[in-house]
Amino acid sequence: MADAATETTQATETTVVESWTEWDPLAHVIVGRADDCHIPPAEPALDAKVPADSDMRGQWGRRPQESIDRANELLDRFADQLRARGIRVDRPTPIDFSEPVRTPDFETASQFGCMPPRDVLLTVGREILEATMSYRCRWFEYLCYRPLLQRYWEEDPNFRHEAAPKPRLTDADYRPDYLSESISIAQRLDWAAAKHFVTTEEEPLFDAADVLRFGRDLVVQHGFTTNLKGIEWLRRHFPEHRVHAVNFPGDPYPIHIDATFTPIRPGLILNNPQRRLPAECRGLFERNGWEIVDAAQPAHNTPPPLCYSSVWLSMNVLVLDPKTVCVEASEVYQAEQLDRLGMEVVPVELRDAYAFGGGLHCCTADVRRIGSCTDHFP
Ligand code: ABU
Repeated sequence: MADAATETTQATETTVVESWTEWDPLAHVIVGRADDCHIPPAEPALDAKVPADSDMRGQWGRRPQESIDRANELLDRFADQLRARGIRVDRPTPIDFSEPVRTPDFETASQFGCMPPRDVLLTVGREILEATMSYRCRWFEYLCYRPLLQRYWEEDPNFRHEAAPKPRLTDADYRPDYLSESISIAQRLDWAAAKHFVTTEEEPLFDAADVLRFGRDLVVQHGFTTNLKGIEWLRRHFPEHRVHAVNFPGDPYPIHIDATFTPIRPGLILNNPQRRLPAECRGLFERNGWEIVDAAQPAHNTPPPLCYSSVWLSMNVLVLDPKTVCVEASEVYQAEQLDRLGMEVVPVELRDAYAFGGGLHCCTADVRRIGSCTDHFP
């Protein structure tokens, strides 16, 4: 791998927020909560993600209390595991997710939850950016993180708290073709190959979990939750960064890049073998000596009940530093592969919380990783 050039930023004693990559040593993180999580009513962007035969179809309302309690038990334990390693862990403040979301442009009868924070908050250097989001039911989710962001703002004079423009999310944001319940997988794959996704180009849209941070470079998935205008918005907002759009034509439900393409350390990325990173997107990594390794198969054939995500949460790992990675405890094939690749694997039980919005990467958001803005693709 080529040597990385480093632009040093001087961290001070008051630095609270700073994170440039997915792998620098983790010092401070937010872990989501399952309190009061709801399955929201049907809406265009959310429906496009739910397979026709999913147990989620036709359901909405507060999630069963026992599943909320179990998810919270696992999330609390994960937070304690991180604290035991000296990592500062903060938790969001839930709002009343049974409240409808009503704006001049749309109304939906309930909200989602404060899992997973990775979808909402994007930390780039000393900035935390609230994403536009693309689901109506997630329009107010940023409020759960405001108490933390206000505290960081008080503590750290260099912290920039930014919010991307709130989208209108009118019907013009969604393609009506995706509203049918009976779209075949073959049709979905044709559309994914043609980059014809459920969200239109009406206005900039992005979820933070579509963005991966590689120091000076940001890699952003174009799919259901992030459109090209959203990627262009990020390019203009981060003028010192190079922003690269990628897409994965083998994914019939492309939301969030973090169960598809997972950087582990400088020079090493896990790639979802079903979702097929196109050759034109590989060049950047291959020219710079990065190894793109197909991820191990998931240990499960199906997601747990009432889960939006795919079985590929197996590769939704949380890197603690370039030698250490948290892997869901039942994902034995992924753990074995990362062990063979030279990583110390920390098993973390989380599968019973997957239904709340994702795995170990999803359920966290970086506040601080020790490192500076490095150019890995000089
Ligand atoms: N939020 C990540 C989910 C991606 C997937 O379902 O594969």
